Amino acid sequence: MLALRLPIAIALLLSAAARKITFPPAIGLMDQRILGHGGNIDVTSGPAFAGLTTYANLPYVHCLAGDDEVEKYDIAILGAPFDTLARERDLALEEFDKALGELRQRQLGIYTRIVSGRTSNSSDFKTPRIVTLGGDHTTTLSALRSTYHRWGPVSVIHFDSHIDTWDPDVLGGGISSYAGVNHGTFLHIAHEEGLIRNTSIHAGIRAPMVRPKGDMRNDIRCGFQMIKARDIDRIGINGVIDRLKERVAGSRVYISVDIDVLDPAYAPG
Ligand SMILES: [Mn+2]
Repeated sequence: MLALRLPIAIALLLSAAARKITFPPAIGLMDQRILGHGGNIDVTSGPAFAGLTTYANLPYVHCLAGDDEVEKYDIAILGAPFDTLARERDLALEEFDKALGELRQRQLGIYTRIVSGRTSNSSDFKTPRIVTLGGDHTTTLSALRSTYHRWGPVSVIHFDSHIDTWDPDVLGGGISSYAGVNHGTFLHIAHEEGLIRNTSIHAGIRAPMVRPKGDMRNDIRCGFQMIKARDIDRIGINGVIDRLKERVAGSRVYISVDIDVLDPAYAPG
């Protein structure tokens, strides 16, 4: 039995060691050079088609570096390459991904809290603003958890063709609470966790309901009013803007945009 137990103990020790991740200091990346150019091209500020790729080729800081290791910033573009909680993909994978998905949600929430927890560079406001680019729409739940941590409950302006407040019992729930998190239920969960105010509003809704009356009742319970896509023909762009401003007036606001709110002519697929 001892011979059997020993490898298990070593494996556990090794896995404990493997979990302790040490990230290189951000400055270490600055030392990288492209070969064949005399060693004098910095990949972090060199040609746009080589080296580290960032949004719009902007300078970057390491998400998890210590505060004294990174340059200050006012607005951060945070990449969230995460699509494990979208539904209607391979069913076997979907079930597996639900378990992994909740873990990655929590991870993303921690990154967002660190990135938004630093002091900004500007004298106008102390906390940096974060623009998160997903990813499937559940990335908003992580962002709202982080936003709540700093600002308390916020109003949500939600540009989307779907309401995304579906009760997990109606849309893709499962045997546990984490299995109920998906790209159509995350605003319901945000409401249940107390992250959002009952002064929120959707804009651009044009997708069908699962339960026409029940879904609408639940949507209102989650704190939302609704501007439908066709309302723009009646009240125009300025009318939409006025309704959004009126709804969230006097509160802090989180803005979320789902690409499917656009006309498919401009965002196909
Ligand atoms: Mn959505």
